[in-house]
Amino acid sequence: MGSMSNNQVGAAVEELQGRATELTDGFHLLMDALELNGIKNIYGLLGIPVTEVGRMWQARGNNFFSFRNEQNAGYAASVAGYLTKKPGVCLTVSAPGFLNGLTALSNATTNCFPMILISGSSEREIVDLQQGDYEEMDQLNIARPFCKASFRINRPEDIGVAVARAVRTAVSGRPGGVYLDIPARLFAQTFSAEEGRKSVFAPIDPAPAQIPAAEAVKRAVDLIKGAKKPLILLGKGAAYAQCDNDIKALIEETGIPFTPMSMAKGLVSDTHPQCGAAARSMVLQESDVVVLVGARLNWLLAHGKGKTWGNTLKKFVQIDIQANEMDSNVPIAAPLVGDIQSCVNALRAGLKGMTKPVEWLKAVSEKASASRAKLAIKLKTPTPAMNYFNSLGAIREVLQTHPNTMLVNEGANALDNARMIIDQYLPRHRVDTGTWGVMGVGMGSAVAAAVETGERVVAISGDSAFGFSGMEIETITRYNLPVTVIIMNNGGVYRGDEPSPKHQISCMQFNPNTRYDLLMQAVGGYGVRVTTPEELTKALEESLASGRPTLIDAIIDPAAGVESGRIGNLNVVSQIGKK
Ligand code: OXK
Ligand code: ADP
Ligand code: TPW
Ligand code: MG
Repeated sequence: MGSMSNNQVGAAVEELQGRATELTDGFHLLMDALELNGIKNIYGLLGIPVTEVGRMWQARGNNFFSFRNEQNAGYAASVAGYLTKKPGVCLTVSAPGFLNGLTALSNATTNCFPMILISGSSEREIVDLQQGDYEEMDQLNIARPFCKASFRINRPEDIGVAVARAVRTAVSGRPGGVYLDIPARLFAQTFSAEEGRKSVFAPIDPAPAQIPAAEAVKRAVDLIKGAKKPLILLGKGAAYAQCDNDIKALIEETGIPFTPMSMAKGLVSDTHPQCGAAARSMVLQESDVVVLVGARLNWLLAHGKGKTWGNTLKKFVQIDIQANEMDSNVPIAAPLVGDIQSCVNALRAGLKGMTKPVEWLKAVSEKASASRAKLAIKLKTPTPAMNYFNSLGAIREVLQTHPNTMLVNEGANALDNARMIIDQYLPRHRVDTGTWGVMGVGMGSAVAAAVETGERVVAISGDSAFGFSGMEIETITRYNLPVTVIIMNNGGVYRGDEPSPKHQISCMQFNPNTRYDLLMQAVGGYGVRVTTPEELTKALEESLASGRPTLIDAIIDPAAGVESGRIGNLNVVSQIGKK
């Protein structure tokens, strides 16, 4: 330093001090890390200690979608994860906010959707001694059994690695939910900005391809080649995998009929000549070899056995990334563990030039065409009060001319009939109640579907289902999202005509005079009540043309529904007093 003048020394010292005082804090590091990982949208509900995150996130030019209940924000985040293959992020306050969000995190994990729930938490010293802190709760441990991993960040320098680890955990292998616990004091804790910059990163290849073993591929290929009546069964894992063209190619190259699980509808169009959706019972019962692509043999598939499967044990080829999904219910003849894209392409290579099951496909397609023709008549049959067939028939026709529309669907009869009646033409354009059959996913899913895809959204909800998340119509109108909510209003759960016991209202009924259309008007949207298929057609066409937030209250015959829709067989009923 001998050759420096006093002035130069002063400037150098000042610069060093300046660098030393350039600070960042927990708030900024968290946002830096999320942005670096490609997160643009946060769904949440603010308050102590996370309020400032929302404000600062918006100030940085990102989107914060404020909900009226964390559960709905969480459902939105999980659907964002499903649609984009990146974790959807939900932000909540401590204890009660966290718990509201946890339902959605658990649902995301159950459905294999990647999601990160970030909640602020109270002071650990106080929480751990149960001294009654503000919104005290041991969130880290409570979350653990409901998700893939539960992490807490204790130091600002760990924020980068924690977010990277949360992202990788959510999207790798079988996707699912991750909980990230951030103690209040961490947000304001300062840290060297330079060190901070070095500490945040995005993981390289967070969801690596997992190549199936050659002998596993050969086993599957041999089985499929030897089949007389093969079937490809597509699940929402296949839709999630975003290798739509490879899956379509597998189907077309082999000539094997396919049938989709509900959220896989449209992965290959419902109107594709090989689609056996309208011959579902037949294909499940009569097929001999079934190729499961991203679908679990859980309750939705009758656990792979029994009447649904023609009382015979099928030879299953199962493609799944989760090794211990194999044999979960019945023995799997040809397990194919790996990512769907790699497995499907390995099968394609092995099956090249295989003899197509022409006769079998013909039988399936004849059955499907006959079912579709039979249903078409019901969809056009007028009734004094609208039923599920003619109302959904009207919706179906309108959506035929708007194939890009995202469909959200919940309810019992409103769910099952819409799934059956409304064709899907494009991958990942249907979001519903999923693996749990959970009511209340509707409005959160609708928000995420609109935000993440930029497409028009139609949400068809039973009147009960709608009630679980109905207040979010304010969220929909606030952000001016192109969402049309159609309430299939039969005045109750399953039906609206259940007799009431003396001096009571039936436990299955709602107030039949409820004006859902006026609720929508009250929050600034367009609301209309319809009682005929013609009125429904007109209202839906207008709403799709305008793109404005709309609620159509469709009055359905209270006697039209059946208990639990198509899963009435799962109802437990008392044996006492019955013959
Ligand atoms: C399908 N079908 C058609 C068509 N599509 N016919 C004509 N045209 C078209 N386009 C036929 C199909 O072949 C079946 O008839 C029937 O319609 C029903 O089809 P689908 O696909 O809906 O099949 P099914 O048997 O109902 O499927 C089983 C299921 C599904 C369990 C996978 O029901 C499902 O995803 N359910 C979710 C239910 C749920 O979560 N509910 C939550 C609320 S209730 P056949 O003659 O071939 O059989 C609840 O929680 O409590 O009450 C509660
Ligand atoms: P559905 O309800 O439509 O039958 P499930 O949710 O039961 O579908 O099954 C989805 C399956 O897909 C899960 O077992 C999950 O592990 C699997 N999965 C998800 N993504 C991938 C992927 N990229 N590669 C392989 N399997 C996947
Ligand atoms: C979180 C149980 C299944 S379906 C349903 C309930 C309450 C409502 C059916 O009535 P809706 O549809 O929506 O009016 P419709 O057309 O048949 O009349 N709580 C949760 N999830 C579930 N599945 C339930 C309760 C249920
Ligand atoms: Mg109802």
